[in-house]
Amino acid sequence: SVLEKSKQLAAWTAVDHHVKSEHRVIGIGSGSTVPYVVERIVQLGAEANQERVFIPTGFQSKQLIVSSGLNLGDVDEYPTIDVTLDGADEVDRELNCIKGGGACHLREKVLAEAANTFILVADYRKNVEYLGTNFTPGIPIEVVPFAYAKVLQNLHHILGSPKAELRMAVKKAGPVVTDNGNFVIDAPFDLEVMKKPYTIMAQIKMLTGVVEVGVFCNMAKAAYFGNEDGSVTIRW
Ligand code: DER
Repeated sequence: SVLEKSKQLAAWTAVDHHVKSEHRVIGIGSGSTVPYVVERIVQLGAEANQERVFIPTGFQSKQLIVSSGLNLGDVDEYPTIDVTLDGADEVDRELNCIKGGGACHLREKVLAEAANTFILVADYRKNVEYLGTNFTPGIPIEVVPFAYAKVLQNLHHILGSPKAELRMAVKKAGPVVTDNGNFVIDAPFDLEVMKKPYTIMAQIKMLTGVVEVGVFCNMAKAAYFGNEDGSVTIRW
């Protein structure tokens, strides 16, 4: 499909530009675009990849690394990462992004921060002027289960997200549970609020019981978007 081709184009171009022969430790994100990143890395050849170790951002990412025959490492063994490549739910003009559509944003943010270079790969739907334009569920927030009702209350009545809700699972009764055993709240905010992503991110982060917020500010070095016409847009 055009959408899948655009994901593949973004991913392949990003790998070609940013996975250098001297890079040994590679962070691998989550979602449906990152498999194309791994596909391209596998094409670099078993010999080159034998020297590398790949750090996952969660269970899905780990499965992808292992099933692709790549060396699996973990972030406590490799606290500094050469380059992390990951998807995003939306990316604005300053490369701030919403992440967490896949409920993996805690480990994703750890690997984004641990990386010397953090690269975003996405299809054309994610390339927006302001966050919240296309990705309507709102800001994903990982919370400890014990505190979720309190955090919801604060979002509804203090931070201005009356529609914030606990993310319920589809093929499991009850709420989504993250790789860290926590819940996720999706909190939509007005466009005016989303024009200052750092401010709202910091306010949410301060709520007691919040583990991590799916807004990444000032972290990505570049973003690669595959377009519907087969071209690629690169922003940095
Ligand atoms: O949850 C995330 O942050 C993932 O990176 C995910 O949102 C990316 O989505 P994709 O399936 O469109 O790549």
